[in-house]
Amino acid sequence: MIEDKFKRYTVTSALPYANGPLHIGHLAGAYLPADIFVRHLRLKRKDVVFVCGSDEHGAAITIKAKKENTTPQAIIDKYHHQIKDSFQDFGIAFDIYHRTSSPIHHDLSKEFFLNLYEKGEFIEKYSDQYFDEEFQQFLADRYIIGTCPNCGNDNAYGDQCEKCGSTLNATDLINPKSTLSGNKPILKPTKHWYLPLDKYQPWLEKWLLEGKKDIWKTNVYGQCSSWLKQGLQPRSMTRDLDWGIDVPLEEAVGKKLYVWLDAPIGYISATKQWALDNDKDWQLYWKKQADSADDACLINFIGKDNIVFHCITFPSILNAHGDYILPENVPANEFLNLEGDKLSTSRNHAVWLHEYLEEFPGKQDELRFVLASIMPETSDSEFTWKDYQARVNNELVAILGNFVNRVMILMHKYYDGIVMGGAELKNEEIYTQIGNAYNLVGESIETYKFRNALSAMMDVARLGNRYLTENEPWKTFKTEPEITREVLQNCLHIIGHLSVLMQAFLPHSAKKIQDMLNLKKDVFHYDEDLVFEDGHQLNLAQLLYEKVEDATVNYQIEKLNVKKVVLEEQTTQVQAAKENISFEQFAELDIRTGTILTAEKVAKTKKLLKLTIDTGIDQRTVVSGIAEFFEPESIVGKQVSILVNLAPREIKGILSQGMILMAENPDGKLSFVAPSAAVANGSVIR
Ligand code: B3M
Ligand code: ZN
Repeated sequence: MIEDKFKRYTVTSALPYANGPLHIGHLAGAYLPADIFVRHLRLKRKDVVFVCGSDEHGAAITIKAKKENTTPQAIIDKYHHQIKDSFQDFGIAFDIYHRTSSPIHHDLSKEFFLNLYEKGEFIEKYSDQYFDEEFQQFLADRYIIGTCPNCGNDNAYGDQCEKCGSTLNATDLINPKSTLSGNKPILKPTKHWYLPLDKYQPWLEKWLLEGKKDIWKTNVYGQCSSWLKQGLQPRSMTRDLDWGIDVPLEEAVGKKLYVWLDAPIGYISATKQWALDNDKDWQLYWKKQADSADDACLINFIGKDNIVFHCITFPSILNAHGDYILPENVPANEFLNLEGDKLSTSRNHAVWLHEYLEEFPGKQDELRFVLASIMPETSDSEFTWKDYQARVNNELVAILGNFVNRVMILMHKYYDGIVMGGAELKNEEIYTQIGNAYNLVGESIETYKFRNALSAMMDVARLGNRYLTENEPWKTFKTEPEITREVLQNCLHIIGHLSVLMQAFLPHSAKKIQDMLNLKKDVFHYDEDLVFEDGHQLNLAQLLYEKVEDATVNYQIEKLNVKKVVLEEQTTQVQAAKENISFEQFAELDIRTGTILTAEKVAKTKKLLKLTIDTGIDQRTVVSGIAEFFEPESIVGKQVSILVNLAPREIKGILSQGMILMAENPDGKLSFVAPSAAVANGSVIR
């Protein structure tokens, strides 16, 4: 339970790499829970700053730029804006969405480095690192591929094998290759600045192992204690790279800060920028105060792959600096899977947020609801479209939406939407149950049990639905007008409280309800009384949620399957690159243009055609395995490329002299490689 002793809260969500769009796994992991948490604190009138931004450094960015044949700057500009928009569209209510390429962030990161440097915290050490001689560059781990020593995968990276999941050092790889030149890299000594995590181990054991034992989530605490049990090693805080923040030392020209040093400092620089823009004092949210009772409460929301950096490295840096508060909690989530498979950006197995919004406009809360219900809080969980449909239809539509809609319609039908008489809730039992729901929602959110919190909120909708159904105001309207009005107005109170309780989870629908109720502005804190004045006029009902049809989810499932098939073909069938050859070896191939003069099937074969080719030099016979794709008569007169100095060989009793060049699609389909305009037969191809 978060202690009310804190006066201020600093809440962060992991800074996404600006190298691709966001998907539902991101949202469920580090952003939706943080947003619910922050909205809840604001409903409690707490002083809270909620920061995030794009992580724009590191090999994640340069590799993406290389892949897309563009610059790192172009990549971060493109994705920063796209990511920022997606967050905004889904109602993730950051106070600022900043970026680590900003000067304020570069300055602060250098300041942190220098602070530790001047205190003599870093170990300075030379080590051998892979270097690409052709490109005259040291190679980041991700720029080296080779064979995994554990499982034999030929495409393991210098830091990790994605096949068997093991963590590697680049020097562990068998047959390492630079992804820049394809050459074998050489080892060369280079100097770096290491954070002595081994030296901090005793402090971490006390602060974390002792101090956070029954406070942190078990999945987080467990990972940390196993790291600490293995024993920590110094970790280099600098890199030989050409993209990132310069190491602020004269002797380190050309070197950059390690991305995991600067990225978490991004939380602080974002807060600084927010404070500048809003006339606030950022130090109140990050620095230790003269009286520690005034310290802010720092909470970092992340995914489980970032635990070590947030629980071990970053706190060690903050502690070594000395002026900063440490995280009170790091409520990391596990992973979300999709339709029985891992979410994967590279395999395009994802539900992308920007695509969802295009296909389901205005249905942000439906996705927020489903993701909050299946949030991977303590173990991995799974999103399926059928489950999405079931949850939206059975809960949002059938319970919440239905309840609100029935009450609003009846109030308009019977009373023209006018509330009369006593303004307060007149049912003890409902009153108590709503009170309990407030407590349960609050307690659950503050202990990071978002699924419980959501279901406690939904229990209020269930309560309302049941109360309405049991009292049947449509039957009593004529006979017992007093009771009918009371029942419906009690329902209005339930809806009002729902709109407050919902705000953290379903802000868009909460807003719609509050518009329908026509409540006076700024009534939306937990502690405000919900009062309808005598004669209060309700606005017309709006539909909150629509039923999700089978066709809609079937289409989405189909879409994922199609993507998978296409990608599998590409990955399994594109052949690996061959060994390099010299120019001389290439020049030995005598490739010419020629024209097909005759074509006929080779008897008793399925695949072979016997062709006569005018090569410009002569007319010759070539046997070619293309019969499955071309009718003989359709290719007569066609210009082709032919390797004329291939040694003649006998195929099915016919002497074949040369070979026609064909391009083979991943699906096996063949097409001719021909000049793009007619040229004389015998022209040399080179
Ligand atoms: N950008 C890694 C990630 O997106 C990294 C998080 C930084 S948080 C300071 O998983
Ligand atoms: Zn492996």
